[in-house]
Order: sequence, then C-alpha cells, then structure tokens
Amino acid sequence: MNELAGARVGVVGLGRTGAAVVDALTTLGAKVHVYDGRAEAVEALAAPVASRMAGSPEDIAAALGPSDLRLLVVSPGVPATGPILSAAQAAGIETWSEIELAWRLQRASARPGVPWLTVTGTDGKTTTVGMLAAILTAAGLAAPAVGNIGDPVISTVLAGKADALAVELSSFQLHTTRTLSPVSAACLNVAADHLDWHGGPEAYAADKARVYARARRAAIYNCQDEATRAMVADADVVEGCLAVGFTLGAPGLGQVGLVEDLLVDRALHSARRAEGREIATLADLAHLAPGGSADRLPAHIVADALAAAALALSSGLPGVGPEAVARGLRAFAPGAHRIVTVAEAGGVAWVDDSKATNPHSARAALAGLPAGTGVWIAGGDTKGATFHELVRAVAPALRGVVLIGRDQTAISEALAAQAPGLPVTSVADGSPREVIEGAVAASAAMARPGDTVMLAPACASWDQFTSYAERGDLFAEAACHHAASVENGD
Ligand code: UMA
Repeated sequence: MNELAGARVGVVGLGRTGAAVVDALTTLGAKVHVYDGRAEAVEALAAPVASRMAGSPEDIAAALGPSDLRLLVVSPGVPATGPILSAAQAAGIETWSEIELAWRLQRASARPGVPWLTVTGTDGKTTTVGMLAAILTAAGLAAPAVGNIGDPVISTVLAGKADALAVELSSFQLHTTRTLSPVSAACLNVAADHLDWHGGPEAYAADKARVYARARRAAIYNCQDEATRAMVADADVVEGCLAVGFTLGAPGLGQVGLVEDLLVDRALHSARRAEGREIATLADLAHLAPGGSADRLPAHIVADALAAAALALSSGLPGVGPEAVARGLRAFAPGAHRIVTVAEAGGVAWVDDSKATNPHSARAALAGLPAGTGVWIAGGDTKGATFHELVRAVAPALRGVVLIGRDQTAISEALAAQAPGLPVTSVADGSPREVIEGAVAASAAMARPGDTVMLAPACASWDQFTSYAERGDLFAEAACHHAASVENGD
C-alpha cells in the first residue's frame, strides 16, 4: 500500500495487535507515532518509530488534535465510548482496526484474491474458527485460524503464504473495520457482553452485524437466534450472496442442520438441496464430548460444527466438500481453557473454563452439571453485564459459589436475589496466584465426592489477571497441586 509510504500514522495500543501493526507500517515506510496507557509498553517497543507517548486515554486524546495524523490504527481494547475515538473523529482522523489495515494490505498485495472467511458471535467463535481452519486444512489448503483467536491477521497477510484465512472477529475489531468483503461470514449468536466498551446492547449488536457487510457468497445465521437472522436480512451483502441458516433441528431448504446423528446440508449443493446431503456425523465430533461419547456432546459444539461446515462449503474453494468437513472435524483439537478437566481427586473433577468470559458462555458450561453438584468459581471484570438470568438458570446445578474479582457486587446481589441460601464464599483481592489459590482452597472445602469445581467466571479476567489464559493456567496449577495433596493424603 504505497499510499502509506511517508504518511503520518498513529497506532494506539502496543499489545499483540499494536506490535504487529507497527511492524507492518514501518515496513510500508509510514511515519509511525505510537501511544499506549502503559509506559513500559511504550519503552519496550523496539521498532524505529517517529514518536512515542505514554499517557491516559484523556492525554492521548488531547495529543491527537494537533497531531496532523493521516490515519489512526486502534487496538481492539480501545473503547468505542472512550475519549480517544471521539478525539480522532473530532480531528477528522480516519480510524481503522488492524483488520481493516490487513484487508487493504491483502487487496494491494501480489495475492489480492486470498479469501477471508469470517466469524463473530458472543460465544463459540474461537471453536468455530478452529474447526473451519481444520476443515480447510483437511482440504489441502494453507488456511490458518487468525484474528481475535490470538494471531493478528496482518502478520499472516504480510507473510503472504495463506490460501485462505479463517478469521475470528470480535465486536471491538468490527467497530473500526470498514471495507472488508469476506467470502462467507457468520454471526453465531448474540447475548449481552462488552456492554461498557460499546455503551449498550444495541451498539454491541450493531457492531456484530458488521460481519455480514459486503459478504460475497454466504451470510450464515443461527436459526435458533432470531437476532442473527434479522442481521442477515438487513445486511448489505453482494448480489447473489446466499443466506444460510444453521439449526440443531432438521434443516429446511437453505439450511444446514441435524437429522438424527447426521449433519446435513440443504443449502449449498444445488443439485441435492431438495433431499439434502450428508456432510458429517456426530461421531466425527465425539472426541469433543465428555468421556468421548457422542451422546454427551454439548449442543453448542454441534452448532459450531454446523456453522464451520457452512462457512467452508459455501466458500467454493477447491477440495472443500463433505469429506474434508468430516476429516477436519475429526482432526480439530479444542483450545486450552474451554471446559478442560485439569485435575481429579477424591471424586471431585476440577474443570478450567476460564474462556467463559460472559454470562452466556458460563451458562453453557454449568447447565449440563447434575443437580447440586457444581462448585462455581465466578467473578472478575463484569464488563457491565447483569447476572440475574444466569444465576436463575444455573442455581439448580450448584452446591455453592466461590467469588473472585475486585468488584463482586453484581454477582453477589444476583445470588442473594435468585438463589438465597446457596453457600457463597468470597475470595479477597491479592496477586493473581493468591486469588486463584484462595479460590481453589475455598472450592475444595465446599466440594463433595461426585462434584465438579468449575472455573467459568462469566467475566473478563482483566481486573486481576493479564488474560483468561493466565487465570486458567494458574487454576490448573493450583488444582493439580491440591489434587496431589489429596492423593498423598496430606
Ligand atoms: N491500551 C491503551 N489504551 C486503551 C486500551 C488499551 O493504551 O484504551 C493498550 C494497553 O495498555 C496494552 C494494549 O493496548 O498495552 C493492549 O491492546 P488490546 O487490549 O487491544 O489487546 P491486544 O494485545 O492487542 O489483543 C487483542 C485482543 N484483545 C482484546 O480485544 C481486548 C485479543 O483478544 C486478540 O487475540 C489479539 O488482539 C489479536 O487479534 C483477546 C480478547 O479477550 C483474546 N478478546 C475479547 C474477547 O474475546 O471477548 C474481545
């Protein structure tokens, strides 16, 4: 993108996204000005930049007005409602996400046609993108899973080796993504999350809906989530783009779904739409079920697999057919921190679902537990969510609750109102390790043989940990340590 050579470009945030963006911009010859709230992040940046500034969001906002920047690339963590984006808008500075920059770089590269298949949704997007990449890989394509899942898209685009990209997009990233035109796109579901960042549920849903903009071959929605169907109906897609539903029931015409233990496509194979074609079986997903048994598969895993299959099959990419779907699903290995049993001792299972960072996904983890057998470790940064509905839904499964997090008010109020009498222990603030060790000790005191201690916090980790991964890793360590002491009879 020669237009950025010599241009003054700002980058806000120097985490994973910002570091990759700075690398790309310096390679393009832009004059890069970096900003971050953390002085250590600014100091640690090795790349040669034109200027660097550490300051509060207000300080950064104040610096943007006189900056004469041509473009500002913002990291996903920079809130839509905060002063930085308002100041950029007031100063007439265009703001892009890393995703927007990566898309434009792709279009201007030697391989402009590399297709992007994009996935958003409140829950399940990481699993779906992983399954999608596994299916495309099974078809013989170089198709990495990138984006919110962990690896900035821009690094993969610059490397120039992918045949297709399976891209996880958060609502944060979509907010400042402007011209992306994916081959196929899916929004898996919409539930309350990140309300403080967006300023409310409508703004959050509106940013999720942007995933469908300019979709070329398929806009994929969840038949069990009316909001996603409405998004597709309103979306500004390219002419000829199909609306494809995925359902846990028998698929209608234009849908993929489930017929007994078969995943069936009645949308994407024109010659066989009437009767449908088999694309995989539940046995292909059995390794993802507790105990490896297909009849215990959580419904959301099947839904994610259907969405991934629809994304892949609609792409029109060579070699992507039912065989690749089945093989890819069998090869898919779930990521860390998603309902992983990390220790078992004294008849108690210790399960890490640190990735449950909102009420919707915590509910999916807890709802399947037998009545009264769950010890739930909950709390963290609530992101403005409410917890009454979640507590009402999961209380029958619980023996007790252990609360972590700097502000425990929202969850403890919901517990008092919806589940009075349920034992609740509160863990005091401390270092990340102290918090988790406190939670494990309190859970061990509560759990009985046959119980499951579930770290499914329903909140982001950012108040006490660097990431959900750190929270989950510390939990696994502490749970293993506890389990070893039980086994040794300590
Ligand atoms: N920062 C500021 N000012 C701000 C906000 C952040 O200076 O107003 C600085 C911080 O001091 C820090 C840096 O920005 O130095 C962090 O940037 P970031 O929070 O945008 O995070 P990255 O390291 O760039 O990681 C981001 C995603 N993080 C968020 O969306 C919060 C990662 O998703 C993603 O994997 C990565 O880009 C690569 O694309 C994580 C996530 O939690 C897993 N995502 C949320 C979710 O899934 O619910 C959306």
